[in-house]
Amino acid sequence: DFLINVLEHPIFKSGTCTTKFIGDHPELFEIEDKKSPEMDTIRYFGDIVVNETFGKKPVLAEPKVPELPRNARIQPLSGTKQILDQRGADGLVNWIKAQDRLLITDTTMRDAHQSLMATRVRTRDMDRIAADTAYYGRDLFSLEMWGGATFDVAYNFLRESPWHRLDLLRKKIPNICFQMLLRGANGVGYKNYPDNVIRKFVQQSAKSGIDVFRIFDSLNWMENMKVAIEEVLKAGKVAEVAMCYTGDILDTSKTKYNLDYYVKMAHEIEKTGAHILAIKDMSALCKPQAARKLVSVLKSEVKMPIHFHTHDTAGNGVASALMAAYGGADIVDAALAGMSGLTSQPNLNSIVAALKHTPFDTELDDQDLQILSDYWTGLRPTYSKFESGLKSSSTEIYDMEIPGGQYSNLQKQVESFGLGHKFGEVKNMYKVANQLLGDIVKVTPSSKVNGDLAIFMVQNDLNADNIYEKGKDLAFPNSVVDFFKGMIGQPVGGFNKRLQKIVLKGQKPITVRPGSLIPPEDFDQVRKTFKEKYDMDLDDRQLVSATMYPKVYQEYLDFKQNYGDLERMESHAFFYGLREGETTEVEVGTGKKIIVTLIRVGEPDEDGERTVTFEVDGFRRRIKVQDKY
Ligand code: 3PY
Ligand code: ZN
Repeated sequence: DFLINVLEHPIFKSGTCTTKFIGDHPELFEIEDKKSPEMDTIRYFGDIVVNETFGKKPVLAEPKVPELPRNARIQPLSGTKQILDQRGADGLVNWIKAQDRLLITDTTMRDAHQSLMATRVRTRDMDRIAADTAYYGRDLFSLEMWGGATFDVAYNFLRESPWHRLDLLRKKIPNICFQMLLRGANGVGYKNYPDNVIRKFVQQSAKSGIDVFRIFDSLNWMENMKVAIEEVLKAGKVAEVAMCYTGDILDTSKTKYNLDYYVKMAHEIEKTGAHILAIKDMSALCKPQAARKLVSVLKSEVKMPIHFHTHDTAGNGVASALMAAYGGADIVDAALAGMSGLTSQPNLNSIVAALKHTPFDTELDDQDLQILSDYWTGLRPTYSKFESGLKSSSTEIYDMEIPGGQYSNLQKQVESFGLGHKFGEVKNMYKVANQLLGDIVKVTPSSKVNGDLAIFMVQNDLNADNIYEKGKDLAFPNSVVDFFKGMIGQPVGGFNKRLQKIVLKGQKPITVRPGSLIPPEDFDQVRKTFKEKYDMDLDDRQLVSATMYPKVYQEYLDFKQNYGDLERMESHAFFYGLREGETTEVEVGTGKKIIVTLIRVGEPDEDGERTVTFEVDGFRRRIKVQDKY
């Protein structure tokens, strides 16, 4: 390119140039070309600085990766992963039962960032701390690092492959079991999938390194979990089956989700062959004494180890986790200090410290955990734009029963409907909507049904009385219609029949497992479509992604075609681009590194295009970017 610039320059052509010609004409280095990894990268930066950050990038740096002690790599690390691989799932269960100490699952890489920062933590930032996690976290039971919303958010917003994350972390963390959250028949999505998709998903996840599958159903409907459980058992992995906690077992006026209800469900779960029973308190409703009581009663009823999961939304998370331990819980979930609290999990470091010198001592080391936590604390500013702004915990969720992730997102969702000024009303309506739905378990995706109905009611001035009259003339949100059709399953105690009629307007609901009616996915057809459109032979994992998220997966492929693979770009550059004068190193393609500096962003021309000038490996490059504002 440079040579062409020289050869075509009028002075060069006129034959009057001197040896100073190149030095006198810096514009010779300003190269515009069409498609190359370098150009893809600067087009990405151009789009961000012109249309997203408007030159207002905060000052951000990557946190330093802690050094490992010299002896860290001498002995190969050995932990729960080796126990599972050598003794099988039943062997691991026996090992869990033989431990006096409280075992801990670290949720930092999944639920913590899902609940605090809209699931936005990128693979790069996990990969950088992975070797340290393997070493300093070597006494953890498991790392929850996959599933839930991480799957679609990786493709949709981070433009990276969730499978690749799994590969990279597995390589650096060979010793700790990997755990994922699987939404039963909803897989890692928001709707019921055909059985063959769920089976394929489980098979591929197991092959790719997931050891413990926490399986739940958003309505606590056993039927909807059976296919997933069966497939996990077939794969020889750990089937941890969850009961979602709702209501308050301490409040005797609440009779639907009482202790009896959970005991019955635990027995149902045990019958499936589940290895571990999870209490999944997604909305932080399980108060400390309730946790102790529930766990101790369940311990006397079933043989499975018990794994307790809660959030800290109401500020009682550490207390509940500790009380669960005193009630006999074998494992509890917690997040490293820097990523804990509020809508996230209770503080792992606090739990470990609290149990020192007690019979439940976790055998984790405070200082080691501090080293890991400091990394995450240092990373957090990069993701602050995704945080909700909640500053303190709130007991109002005891009344509203809103899951952590939904609680921190609800305000934004309400604002997107132009109802920001009615946020308080929507929150109150969440409770009314729950009663209208029949007092349901609320967690992805049933929590969306509840939230959508609440917003819809505020939008249309509906209340618990007039909805039956006014609702006759209204088209309800799709999620609410699907719920009443039975498309996410059967709720505890059945539907509110009167409202069901009004919402369905003559459509007939189903009463069987949706997966038994949905035709199997035609995988050959999916492969054919992608072959035709992208000339791609999907491997099994890509096939699962393309099947579960056809549109999102295609957008991800289009993005990669447009901008290249940006997975290894530093996160501050990925989210905010560059400031004028700022330089970053970007790895493009396989291992090739380029140095990019943003020189300047020009004023818009008459077509609204701005010229953005970069220096890439010492060469000036300019691109035009449409200013959309
Ligand atoms: C999910 O389904 O992603 C959850 O975290 C539910 O609590
Ligand atoms: Zn959770």
